[in-house]
Amino acid sequence: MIVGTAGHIDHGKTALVRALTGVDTDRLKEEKARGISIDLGFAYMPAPDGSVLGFVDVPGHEKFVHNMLAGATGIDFVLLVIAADDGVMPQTREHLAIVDLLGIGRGIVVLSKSDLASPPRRAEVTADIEHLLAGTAFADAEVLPVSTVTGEGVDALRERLFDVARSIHARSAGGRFRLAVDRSFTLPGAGTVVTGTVLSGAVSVGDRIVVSPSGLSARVRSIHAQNRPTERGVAGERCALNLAGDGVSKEAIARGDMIADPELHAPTARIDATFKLLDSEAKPVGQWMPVRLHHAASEVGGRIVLLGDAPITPGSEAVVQFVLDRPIAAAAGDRCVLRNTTAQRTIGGGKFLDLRAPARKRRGPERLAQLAALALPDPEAALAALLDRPPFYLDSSAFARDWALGDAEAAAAIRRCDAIEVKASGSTLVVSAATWLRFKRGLLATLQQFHVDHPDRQGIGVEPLRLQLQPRLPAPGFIVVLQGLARMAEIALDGAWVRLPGHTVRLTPDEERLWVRIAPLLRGNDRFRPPRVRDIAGLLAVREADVRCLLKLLGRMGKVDEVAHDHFFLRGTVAEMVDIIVGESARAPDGRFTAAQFRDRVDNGRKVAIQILEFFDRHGVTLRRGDLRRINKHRLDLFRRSGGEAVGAAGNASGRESPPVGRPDFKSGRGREPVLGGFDSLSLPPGSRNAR
Ligand SMILES: Nc1nc2c(ncn2[C@@H]2O[C@H](COP(=O)(O)OP(=O)(O)OP(=O)(O)O)[C@@H](O)[C@H]2O)c(=O)[nH]1
Ligand SMILES: [Mg+2]
Repeated sequence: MIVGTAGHIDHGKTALVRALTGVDTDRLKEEKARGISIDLGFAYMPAPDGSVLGFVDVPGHEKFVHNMLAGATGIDFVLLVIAADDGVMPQTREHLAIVDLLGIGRGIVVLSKSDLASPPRRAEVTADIEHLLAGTAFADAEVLPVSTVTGEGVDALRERLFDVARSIHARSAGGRFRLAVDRSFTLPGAGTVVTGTVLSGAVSVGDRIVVSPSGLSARVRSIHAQNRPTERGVAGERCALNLAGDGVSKEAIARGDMIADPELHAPTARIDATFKLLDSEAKPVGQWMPVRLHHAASEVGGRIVLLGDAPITPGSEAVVQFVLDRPIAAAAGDRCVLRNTTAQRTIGGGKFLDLRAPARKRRGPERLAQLAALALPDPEAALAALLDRPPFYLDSSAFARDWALGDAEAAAAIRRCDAIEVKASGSTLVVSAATWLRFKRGLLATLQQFHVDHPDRQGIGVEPLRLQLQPRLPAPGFIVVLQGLARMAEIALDGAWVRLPGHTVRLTPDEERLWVRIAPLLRGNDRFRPPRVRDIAGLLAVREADVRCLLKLLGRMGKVDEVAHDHFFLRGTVAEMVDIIVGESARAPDGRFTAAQFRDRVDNGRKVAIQILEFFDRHGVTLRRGDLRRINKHRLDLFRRSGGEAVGAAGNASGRESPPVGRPDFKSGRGREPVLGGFDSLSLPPGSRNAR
């Protein structure tokens, strides 16, 4: 357990810690000379049960509230020290407001210097204290008279602390490791040592950590927890870590840094949060108000963006966006305290809701609904609520990172929400089981309708389909979903086309007869220079319009491609030409080839060769600069056949077989190939797998 002091200057905080622990935490020369505390002081006290209580003693001077704030995060129990002679003073109020804003709900009021106050005076101050605490988390806190001069109350207080330490549940060591650095120094013989409170998770000797926000990485060489050497430090303990690594020095790490599990390193300068304005404030908070934001042991300048319509009035709470001067290392659910820019007073505080707050559309109804979900008390409730409102999906890896959840916790939260995970490149999409069913039904219905409306088309394109469906999943996740459904034979994926498995495009008997006559003209030695529509009509003595119409239909079916106006090539020939340009490109040292090189390979004359290359340019298969072209490897599979059903007698008309599975034409994949997750990447909760 970590006990922190709080209270006005000179009210006896340091003397109290000394009386309890025997340690004088005022060690700075200036502190001695001035008789006041300036920076944080630390002491430890062994308990009879073998555990160790840690103490953080804070300065009461109004100029050093920022130091008090750096120490207050991570405190489990507060000793609010109020001198019986002086009574309630300004920093009594301010420190109380701060611990209240930080959500530290446990503590005792120590009526210090009790030897200096007569019984009537004690009663008077006690009444003031009750008045002060009303409406705070400490409303029912015990008030204990203590004197470090006479010893009154000291032993009783120590016993109370041992009792509390026994009853307080150790903070869960779940979550990923985070330690808020309050000191960094060099220890002769050991090197760089940092100290601070472990906010979540655990750290072991040998662990790799990252210093956030700087990104410096290091290894934990040794650990002291609650002042004792150990192999492992856990949440709720004060730890000293001896760090090793390139660039690690006491100068490279400072108070305010976070030592964290490398997975958590994602600093942010724009955070949506709840914000409460203290009722002691005279004026409401207006748009873009500058503030000093204190989070864990760090302090940063920033602005408040109001997300509601009206200014925030004293004593009220609202959702806001903090736009910070520089990024900080935080977690959703963390508390913060805000002071005015001249650091004269505390104005309020809040709780972080979303570390990836949007700069635009930050206060629309959908966004505010998301923030309401994020404001729920624990991450699991937030996750369930988020999945139940637009956009109806989220990236679970980012969610787990921003809430500092460990793998097991994140997995358990997803399981308990009955949600479905889809692993795509670089992210994991989660949707609720209900959304998944709605989505799948919508997808199948859309395909069915499409086939009714367009019986002559083999299917609908991946991207147009994605844009029609609700929820509109991000492209990389969408393709993984399609692949999963295709593996379950719920849909069929032919390259860039999606269709129902039973759907086939059929030619009429007349069309089929004509195609049987046309197909041989497109094959053979002349396949790179096939006859045009008019020539075919002449050769077969049929109407030009009929030939054109049939070839256009076959084009939509993926059997032929209209390379130039009225000039159709078999899809297999186009695939063959793709292989040829790949070969030409591979032969050139810089991957660039000329139209002449291509023409020599296909031997079809300059004009046709250029038309073919321009066709490839249009489809992004080749990238042209001047007379030279190079291959765009992401588009190579655009014209490869994926083994669809045979179309009547002419089913094999495309000549040569291409690989059975084509990679989808995936435009929004930001130039990267989507990771083709196995079927396992589409994990469904029990019972929903076959549901439609
Ligand atoms: N009579 C009397 N004096 C006390 C008692 N406790 C502390 N003092 C005196 O009060 C003065 C201030 O005590 P500190 O413990 O330094 O006060 P503090 O709250 O730590 O002050 P800051 O850290 O500067 O905010 C010192 O001169 C102490 O000797 C007490 O119980 N009785
Ligand atoms: Mg002091």
